[in-house]
Amino acid sequence: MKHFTSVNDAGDIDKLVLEALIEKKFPFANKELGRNKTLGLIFLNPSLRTRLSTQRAAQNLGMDVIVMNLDKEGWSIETKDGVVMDGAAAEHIKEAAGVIGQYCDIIGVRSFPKFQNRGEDYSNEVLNKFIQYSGVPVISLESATLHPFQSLADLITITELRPHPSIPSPRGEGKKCKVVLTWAPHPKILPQAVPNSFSEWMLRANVDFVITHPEGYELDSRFTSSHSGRSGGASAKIIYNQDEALKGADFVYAKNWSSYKEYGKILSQDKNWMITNKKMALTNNAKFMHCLPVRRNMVVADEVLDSPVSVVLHQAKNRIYSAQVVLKKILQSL
Ligand code: AN0
Ligand code: CP
Repeated sequence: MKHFTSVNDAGDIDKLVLEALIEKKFPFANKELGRNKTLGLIFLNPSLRTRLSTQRAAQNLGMDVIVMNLDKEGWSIETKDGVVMDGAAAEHIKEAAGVIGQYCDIIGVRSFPKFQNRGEDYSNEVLNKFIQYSGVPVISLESATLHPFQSLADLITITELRPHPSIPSPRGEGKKCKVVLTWAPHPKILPQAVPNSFSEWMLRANVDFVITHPEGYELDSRFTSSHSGRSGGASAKIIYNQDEALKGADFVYAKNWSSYKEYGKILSQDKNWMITNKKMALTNNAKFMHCLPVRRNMVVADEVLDSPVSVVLHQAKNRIYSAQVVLKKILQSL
């Protein structure tokens, strides 16, 4: 593995999940692999889980880690080519990425969308320029469009907790579990990265996948229909009635996102979409999932988040092993 920016870099996802579960069982088995190797974590936006879980993963593999909040601690960065830099930006991303590549063997980058221009956000300029100019493998710590470490951790969690357990995802065998991604209300404009990414991973997993959201919240169809993998050509089932969608669910994954169609707009704050015990009662004793951070009593009621059906901490723990398995594979290919 060279870079890790989407499910397309993951290879066989069943195998990857199995390997991650081995890392979870024997977290220090590869402590020598990362010796004298340095991971750089570059943040242009806040983070709790990604920052700490990726550090922990690297430490389990024996790596050194350096972290920089580039947006707050670095020089302000120009990303456009050919500009006369007579404004606020003191340094171009070509040099910044190139220099960080001199200090690190692998670089992680977090860069959220700006919500000014959909095309620009969806071009993932910052991440791609790090790939272009750093000269080392780059892993996405959440880009403007995708959050692959989160989705891999989510798939590990579903594999561990699904009600029809077997060896992870036997192709086409047995009863598939039903996974429902539901939009939920939120006061702020949030990216589509988590739902886009979750969708493209679920379409390749051995699950029945349903997305429910109010009209106007349709995601970019590039992420809700699959062109390769097991589901080759399949699309997520989109149901606008949340109660209908939740029926028989084994996993309910709640997340807010802003509109993709009316880019960056909040079209609804309908509290009826919040996940409550009454909503969970429609499901097949589903587990409740969220990537965190989550707004209590906006996205999900306390009664659900504080109950045993909530597996949000299990998901957060699996962020270590999603990062660890990917770092291991990249280290093996250096
Ligand atoms: C971010 C998002 O919605 O993409 C990060 C989630 C992992 N969440 C917030 O900004 C609250
Ligand atoms: N889930 C997640 O990525 O959390 P952070 O934004 O805190 O890293």
